[in-house]
Amino acid sequence: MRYNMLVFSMLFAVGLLLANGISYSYDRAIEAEMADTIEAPMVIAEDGEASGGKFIWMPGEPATGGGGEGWAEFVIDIPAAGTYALWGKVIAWDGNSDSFWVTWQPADPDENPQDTNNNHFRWAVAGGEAWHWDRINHWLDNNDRLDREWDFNKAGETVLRIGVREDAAMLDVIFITDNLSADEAEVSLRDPGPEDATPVEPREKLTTTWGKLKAQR
Ligand SMILES: [Ca+2]
Ligand SMILES: [Ca+2]
Ligand SMILES: [Ca+2]
Repeated sequence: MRYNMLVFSMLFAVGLLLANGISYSYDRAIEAEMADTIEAPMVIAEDGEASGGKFIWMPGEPATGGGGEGWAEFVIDIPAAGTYALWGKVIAWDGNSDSFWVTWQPADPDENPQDTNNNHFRWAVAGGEAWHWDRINHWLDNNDRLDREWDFNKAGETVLRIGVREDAAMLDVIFITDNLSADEAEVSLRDPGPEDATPVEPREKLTTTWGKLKAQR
């Protein structure tokens, strides 16, 4: 009997460790239309199929050129130093409407690729006329499309800017994760839900509890 209890306790402890290990990760989904700043001609538009019923784009007709102006900026608090990846839920209906510019400061410099045309910040969006996920890449001169990663050396405020490169490219949701897998099935991509609401600061909660405990002594 005692032996069973011991085995049970050990299994329980191992289970807890595993659960904590697996849950040690960060991700967050943000509606594109919830950007902190949206600069025209990037605008919010409505679509019943989009998450939240809305998306952002620079309006344009199919198979026509144009773009290079307007952007959306997101102020994002990251919880810890580390390496992060971004995914976008997008529609790109033709080769003239399938790219954005992406900078994420302070990992990226304060540079406006709409002025500099720096391909390091050019995101070649995977084509498709229905909403689909695409890992944010950079599309380099030799036509390589390499998945991007951003290193932040401390927690805190970051600024993500999605700039128009080609008009009519559409963005519905941004997904931030420290899971660097390129395999869509291994990343828990999702539309924004309750878990993505502005998080309560757990450290503050702990401090309060600890303070109360000390006061009760
Ligand atoms: Ca293109
Ligand atoms: Ca276009
Ligand atoms: Ca949306």
